Amino acid sequence: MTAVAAVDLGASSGRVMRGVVTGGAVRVEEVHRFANGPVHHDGALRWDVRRLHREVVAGLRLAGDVTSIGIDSWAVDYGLLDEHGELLADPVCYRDSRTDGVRPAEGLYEVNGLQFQPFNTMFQLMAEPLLPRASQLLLVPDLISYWLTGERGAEHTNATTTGLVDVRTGQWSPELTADLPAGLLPDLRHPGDPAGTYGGVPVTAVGSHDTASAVVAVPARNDRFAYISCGTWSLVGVELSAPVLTPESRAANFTNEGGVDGTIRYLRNVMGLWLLQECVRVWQVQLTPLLREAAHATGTVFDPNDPVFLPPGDMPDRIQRHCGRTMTRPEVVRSVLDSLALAHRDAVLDAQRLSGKEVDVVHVVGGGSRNDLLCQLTADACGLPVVAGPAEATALGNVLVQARAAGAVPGGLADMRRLVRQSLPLRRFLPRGVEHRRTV
Ligand code: ADP
Ligand code: LRH
Repeated sequence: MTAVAAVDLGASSGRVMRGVVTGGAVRVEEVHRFANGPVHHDGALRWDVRRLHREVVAGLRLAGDVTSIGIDSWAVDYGLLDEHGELLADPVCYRDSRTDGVRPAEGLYEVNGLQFQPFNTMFQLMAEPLLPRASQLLLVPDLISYWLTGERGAEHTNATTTGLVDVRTGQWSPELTADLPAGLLPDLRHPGDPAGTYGGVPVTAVGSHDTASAVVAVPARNDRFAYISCGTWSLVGVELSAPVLTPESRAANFTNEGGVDGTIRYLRNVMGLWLLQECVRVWQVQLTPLLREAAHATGTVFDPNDPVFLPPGDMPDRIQRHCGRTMTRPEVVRSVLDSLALAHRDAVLDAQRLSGKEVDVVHVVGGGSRNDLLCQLTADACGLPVVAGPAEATALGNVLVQARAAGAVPGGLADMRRLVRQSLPLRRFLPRGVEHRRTV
């Protein structure tokens, strides 16, 4: 038996999980969960990353004896350290308005393969007033890892979300980093690499981009699958062995992010359950009863990826204004779910068309896999079976990569996925006939 601790920091909650791998099974047990979300202070929307660090330390205490620790979080955001290794300011959240209006340079996609998102780290750095005082940049999981171990590095899967890695070489791009202070970016490390020790326990680099870890734990039987890592965002795509850098792929805003074991996560960001999280926050209600009512409500389809939905704020109002009608709460929720399901379908179709890879099943993992209505609507829209679960795929992927580095799990991604499939209950949603929906 091998026990490890997985720290998974999501944009809506953080958790520390104890993962146990025995002969033919893997399981995770939540030992600590804490709320997360951006907060306004010092003139920007920021992450209270010192609190997250304290929660991580508290969680690791509860995890008991483990042979390794791995850390993942949401992508793109970073802390800057001064020459003494002190954090200069709380990391600014990718939903802050400082990158409004940025545009990608011509030819960028052919180098970094990344979808254009205004919040990609490279654009945040263009709006970064602290850059002249910074001696090093650490992405959020690397920052937590540094605080635990004293060692610095840049884990590769998350580094690819900065926009500064050359997708063809897998290295920091000399061309794209030319204007940054020398030494700002630490050396790259890869999932499975040692990353220091905390209280005598090894810290192991995992797919520190949460989506990279989630894709490791997609319980697929073969490679003909699409995935939706469904939480604050829906990350919808396929796994490839080489990037797609065509003009059509750029125009469709598909990204080629680095995956575990040298794979490419070819996907599109869909605004995801953020839309519902913000409604629930504004209404101050529980999600479960709302979802029950939404099952019988009529929705209006809108484009969930409109940038108007990116910042926090009065989401129910924005949605109703966007749809051009006043709605009850269940109607708002149904509109969100119908719209996400169709955006999921578009991304699944586009991923196949643009990459040439065909799929016959859609795996939904992450917290959204618990949303039966969304899973069913996604199956209906895609015309494909949806396999839902595990909800904690990110933590499982984190655990499995650590366990493999410790020699407790043999083989590659297919073996890790078999272990997930054998260990956890999954639910299947078959597509129903075409439904009639009102479109804006
Ligand atoms: P992140 O890692 O981005 O913080 P998660 O993967 O934890 O996100 O997913 C959180 C989302 O999952 C919530 O916003 C909620 O919409 C959905 N969710 C979680 N539990 C349930 C549940 N029991 N029923 C329906 N939806 C759920
Ligand atoms: C999901 C995620 C996603 C990124 C976004 C910033 O948590 O890491 O893959 O695009 O956050």
